[in-house]
Amino acid sequence: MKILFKIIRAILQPLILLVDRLTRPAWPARSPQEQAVLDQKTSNLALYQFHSCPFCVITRRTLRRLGLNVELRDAQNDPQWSSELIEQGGKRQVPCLRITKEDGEVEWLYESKEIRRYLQERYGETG
Ligand SMILES: N[C@@H](CCC(=O)N[C@@H](CS)C(=O)NCC(=O)O)C(=O)O
Repeated sequence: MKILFKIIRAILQPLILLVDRLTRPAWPARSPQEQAVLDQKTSNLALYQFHSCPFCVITRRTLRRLGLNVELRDAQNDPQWSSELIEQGGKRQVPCLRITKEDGEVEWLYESKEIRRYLQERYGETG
């Protein structure tokens, strides 16, 4: 059974990445000044993620659709980000958005749906 899951995953992962690449949302049109202001606002965010995790792909698409330059931290291959996620976030699950609040407190937001809601509410045109 385990091997079956491995085979399905090995087929699905490249397919998901391919579909993502072919249907990638457009980056919103903004002036460099507007983008710089937004970059400053999102500099308190970092996304811990795996390259081919479907939940991470969906979350990265949201970042792109909203035009957010959020630092991506590879928690699969980079031991620093992997251990930081487990030790400070509380568990090895991606995607996870690390949010540094204005008072310096750090929040670790798990669940792709919650992360997308957070981003949409703060940075979406209609959010
Ligand atoms: N409900 C979660 C599911 C996330 C999930 O299952 N992530 C997998 C990767 S696709 C994970 O973190 N696995 C931990 C691991 O492989 O160590 C979400 O929507 O974010």
